[in-house]
Amino acid sequence: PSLEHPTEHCSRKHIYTKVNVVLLGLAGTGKSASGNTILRKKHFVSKPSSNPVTTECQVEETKINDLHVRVIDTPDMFDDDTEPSVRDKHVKRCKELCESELCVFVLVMHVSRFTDGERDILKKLENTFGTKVKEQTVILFTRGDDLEEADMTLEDFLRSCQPGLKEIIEKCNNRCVVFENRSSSSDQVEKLMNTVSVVLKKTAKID
Ligand SMILES: Nc1nc2c(ncn2[C@@H]2O[C@H](COP(=O)(O)OP(=O)(O)OP(=O)(O)O)[C@@H](O)[C@H]2O)c(=O)[nH]1
Ligand SMILES: [Mg+2]
Repeated sequence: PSLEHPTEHCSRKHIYTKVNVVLLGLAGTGKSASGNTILRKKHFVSKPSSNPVTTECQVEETKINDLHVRVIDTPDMFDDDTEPSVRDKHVKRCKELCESELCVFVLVMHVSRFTDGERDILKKLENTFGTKVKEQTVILFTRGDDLEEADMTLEDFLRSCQPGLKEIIEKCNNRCVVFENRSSSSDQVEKLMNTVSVVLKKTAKID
């Protein structure tokens, strides 16, 4: 369902609701690849690497349906090995890039691994972006192709996932989507944007 908003009637004048979609998560989970899938263009550098690839926050914009979407790619800001001063710099930049518009946080994770670093990630998100962050978070699982290969649906995966992960998902009100970043299917982006709309309607009281 499309997002209805007071500015929607102005869409002829090209005034769209602006939303920041902030990609967060550990290094290598596929934040940049997911950003590129949303943007339908390879704007962010994404590649296999044992070192973090993205080292600065970066914003790229697109229009999806009635939304002006600002996709914000970030480095892994929650690694315990990151110097606090470096982390603070990234967090500050990330917040600057969000301007004062609506924000939806997309927590990117693999379907293939749930790591210790992810166990307390919501707590870290809360410490960074405020206690209400859970209400604005969508969990995005990458490597949907791995699921497909194993003949599993997202529901199968969720049913059998670890208690720690289940807890995170429940705290985010079961808002999860799966991406297969090797495919350019717009279906997956549409599902994400539907979930983003749900968050916007709830947090911004847009209806
Ligand atoms: N098969 C498969 N590979 C993926 C998928 N998503 C991402 N990858 C791969 O995973 C690797 C890491 O992806 P990135 O997008 O660079 O991950 P990142 O989270 O941005 O990593 P950092 O910038 O280092 O924090 C790349 O080689 C991607 O091609 C997916 O859905 N399926
Ligand atoms: Mg990256």
